Amino acid sequence: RRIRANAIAILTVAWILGTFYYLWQDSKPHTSPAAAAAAQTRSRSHGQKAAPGRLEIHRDDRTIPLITLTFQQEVHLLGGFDEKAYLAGKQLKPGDDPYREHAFNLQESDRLGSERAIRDTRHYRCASLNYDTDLPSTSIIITFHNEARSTLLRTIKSVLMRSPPSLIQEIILIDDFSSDPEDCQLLSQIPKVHCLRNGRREGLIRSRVRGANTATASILTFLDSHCEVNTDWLQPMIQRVKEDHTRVVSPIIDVISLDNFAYLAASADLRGGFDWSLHFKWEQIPIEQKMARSDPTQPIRTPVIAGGIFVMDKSWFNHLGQYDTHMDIWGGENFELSFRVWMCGGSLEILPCSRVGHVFRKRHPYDFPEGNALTYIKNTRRAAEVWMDEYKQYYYSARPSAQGKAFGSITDRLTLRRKLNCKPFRWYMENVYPELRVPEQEAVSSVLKQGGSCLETHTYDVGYNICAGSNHMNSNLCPLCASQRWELIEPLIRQQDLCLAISAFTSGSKVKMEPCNAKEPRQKWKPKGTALQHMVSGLCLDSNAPTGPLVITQCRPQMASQTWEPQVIT
Ligand code: LR7
Ligand code: MN
Repeated sequence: RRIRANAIAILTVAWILGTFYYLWQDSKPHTSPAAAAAAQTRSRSHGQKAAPGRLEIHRDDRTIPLITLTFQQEVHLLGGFDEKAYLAGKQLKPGDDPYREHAFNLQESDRLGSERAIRDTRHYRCASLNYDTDLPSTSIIITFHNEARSTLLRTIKSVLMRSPPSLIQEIILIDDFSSDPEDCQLLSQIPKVHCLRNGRREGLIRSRVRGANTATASILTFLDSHCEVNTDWLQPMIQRVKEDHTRVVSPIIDVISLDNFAYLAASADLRGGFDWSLHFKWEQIPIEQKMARSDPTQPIRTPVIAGGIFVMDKSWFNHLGQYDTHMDIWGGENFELSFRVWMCGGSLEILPCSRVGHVFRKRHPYDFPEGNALTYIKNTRRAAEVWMDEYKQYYYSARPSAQGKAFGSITDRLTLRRKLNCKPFRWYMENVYPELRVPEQEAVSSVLKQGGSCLETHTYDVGYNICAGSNHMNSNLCPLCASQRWELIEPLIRQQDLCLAISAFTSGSKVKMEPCNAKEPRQKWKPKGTALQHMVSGLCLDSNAPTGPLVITQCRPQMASQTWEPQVIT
């Protein structure tokens, strides 16, 4: 009995110690979620993308068993490639700032080695999902400019170790004119790895197109050059694309700490969004969608993708016009691709059962030959001009410095849009991203002048009258002023809650006031020279001078009775 009691006591102590050790291990490498969230909210106008916030620290440990490849396995995986020599070929010199060259802690990355166990960050239900046994293979495309050898090699090795070999047709590296050509060349000794080197700096967009053009598999998989793919990352994405080739899919992008290289789980409730300055951000899934999600393994529809890590059918990529190759270096291509995919008949989704880690940085470690800001403006202007229709005005208000900046010719992309018969941006706003609010236009009061007369209301009737004088708009002094005061908020011509509307769509129809409704076709107007044109009928507001009631008639430019010049009231 005593022996049994001792055994139980020993077991209990061991269990307690084990639990403490586990908790200590678990919390050791993590930076605080608050710090990550703070990093996300830090403003970046055209800087690096922020890491997704709200990190979940998983306590249910399902760490991948430590990888200890046997010598044979190592040879099988890497062929004649001499990993040690490759990494030793470039090392941080003692005393050097480990962040200087790559904007992450190179010393930590080098110390980690080329392979390590990382936590399986998926929802536990993902592990029991099944995928087709005959999934098509994919070409992995990785473009890089002066990537650190240790991060680049870890990206490649994680792909080779954590993907079913039959799914990896090849890994295509595009060396975007890095200083040392050997960074890439030496890696092509690894089986399946090919290296293409640009003869000059092209930027990630043209580099990816070059990679895609040499790919031999029917499915393309793009990765950044500082990733680590997680357990079964590839099957869910290839499965979704195999089922419907118009889907473009991304994993949840986990965070690899730029300081200590800890692998941190990102929240599974985020999708890609943006503001009107075309600044990418992670945002919560809308609450109704979140409530409707009974199955955490289901795909998440996303208005835009982060851009670097996604899987796409190769024919679909080509059919949709690949990328806009007049975009330079970095930035904006993810919006262009996302708008194009949605508006031209495809869809974008994030697959929670696929996880890929990425080193998020706070600055670009490389130079932009034309400057960071100008490049971002050029690329996003191209996206806005080609895809955003009348909504591009909000882009320009949010980014006034973009006005007048060069962005090259977009004729080819406009032709592509017409050829593909893509839907208008309004459709995208209404169906894909209704949560993106159109900015409230500043209400500016104006009078609408015709010679010495002004457009005026008498409750629900509209006429015109001697202008009451625009300088003293105090209703006591000037009872008529309020009735001559208009707010022009396209497409509405508004006075408090009432809006100018036509009574019928035919020439000669009277104009009246009615409760505002921006969706009501009878209330939609737009300026046409000095005239005000009703958008649907195409007829113009006419005073019918000198006596008649206000009507709409055939637009005749310069006609005095159709001239309504807005004059802002201060
Ligand atoms: O001139 C260049 N040539 C290149 O080949 C500049 C960069 N690159 C390479 C670079 O080495 C890296 O592999 O392009 C890749 C992306 O550049 P990063 O890692 O410096 O930028 P990033 O991680 O902030 O990039 C995100 O936004 C970009 C916008 O153009 C691209 O879409 C990146 O692919 C994208 N990365 C991701 O989506 C990973 C998740 C980050 C987020 C959010
Ligand atoms: Mn990156």
